[in-house]
Amino acid sequence: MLEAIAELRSQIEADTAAIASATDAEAFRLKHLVRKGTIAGLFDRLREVPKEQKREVGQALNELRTAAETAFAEAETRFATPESAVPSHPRADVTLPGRTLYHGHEHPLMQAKARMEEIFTRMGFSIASGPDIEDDYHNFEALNFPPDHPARDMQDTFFVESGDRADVLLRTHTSPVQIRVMQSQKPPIRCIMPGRVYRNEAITARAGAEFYQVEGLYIDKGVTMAQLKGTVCEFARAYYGADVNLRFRTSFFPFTEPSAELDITCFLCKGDGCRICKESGWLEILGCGMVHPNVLRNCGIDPEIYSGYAFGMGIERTLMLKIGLNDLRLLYENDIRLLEQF
Ligand code: 2NM
Repeated sequence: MLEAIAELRSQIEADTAAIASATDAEAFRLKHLVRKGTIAGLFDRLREVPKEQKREVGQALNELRTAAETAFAEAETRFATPESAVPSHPRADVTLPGRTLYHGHEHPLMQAKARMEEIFTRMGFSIASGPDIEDDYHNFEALNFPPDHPARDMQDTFFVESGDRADVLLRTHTSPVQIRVMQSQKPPIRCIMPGRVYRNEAITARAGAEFYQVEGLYIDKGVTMAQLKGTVCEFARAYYGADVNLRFRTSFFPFTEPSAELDITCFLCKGDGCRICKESGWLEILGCGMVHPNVLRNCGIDPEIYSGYAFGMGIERTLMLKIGLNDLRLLYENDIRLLEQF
């Protein structure tokens, strides 16, 4: 029996020396210190020991157990995780899928503006811009608006207080940029003017006080109405699709003569007539015409030598007609349910 104890002692000493981790320490405990472990096994055999040896053997076994327990306790502290490294909350489950980040993108209105710029620049137009704050001359006078034209009414135009000047206003269309281009450049002139315009109107589903417009201008020798028609129809086919149904119709503007408007088949009723198209089956998308000789003269261009065409359209309106949106205000509310669709 004493031999068996000595044998186990050297085994335990070897195992103690071999402990290199918390897992080894636990294996040591399971091998030697549990109820069915090696030491308990020898204690069980204490029964077989003759009475006169029991005291000596029991003492040796107790010493062995104390030594093994001490070795285990020492190893356990040596390999224990420091308290500062124990997470105070459950560990993150790194196998869970990540949260998808929402990617922002260009607003649908600015996408529409960029698309129009793309279509016209491919046709050879360049892009011009000018001030939002204008004067009566560039916004009305040079554009052949008569002094009593209703658009010049205080009611329709935002005037800007500017010292003792009474003629400063927010442009009501981008045409004043065309005046500035014609005054500063020699023909041939071929450019578009996208930009914000301002009208003193009640805000409804169809019209706001600020909106975006794209106007275009082409001045050269021998520019014709047929070229105008070809250009605006080609634009409409590029923007709405090659199969769009178009109607070119006479109209009136102070700055063009003759003047026309371009219509597309109503997106809702496909031409049958409905509430959206006021039962006509058609929706107006742009105005255009041959630049009035008075306008050319006002800009120092001789109408006997040069002719030109111009056109203009609202970006919100043409976009609404493209996507079937019935309320312009939706383009300004930034409702994610609308934005996500574009
Ligand atoms: C429109 C419709 C028709 C236009 C004319 C001119 C200018 F400066 F050349 F006279 N600029 N823009 C024009 C013509 C604009 O918008 C509906």
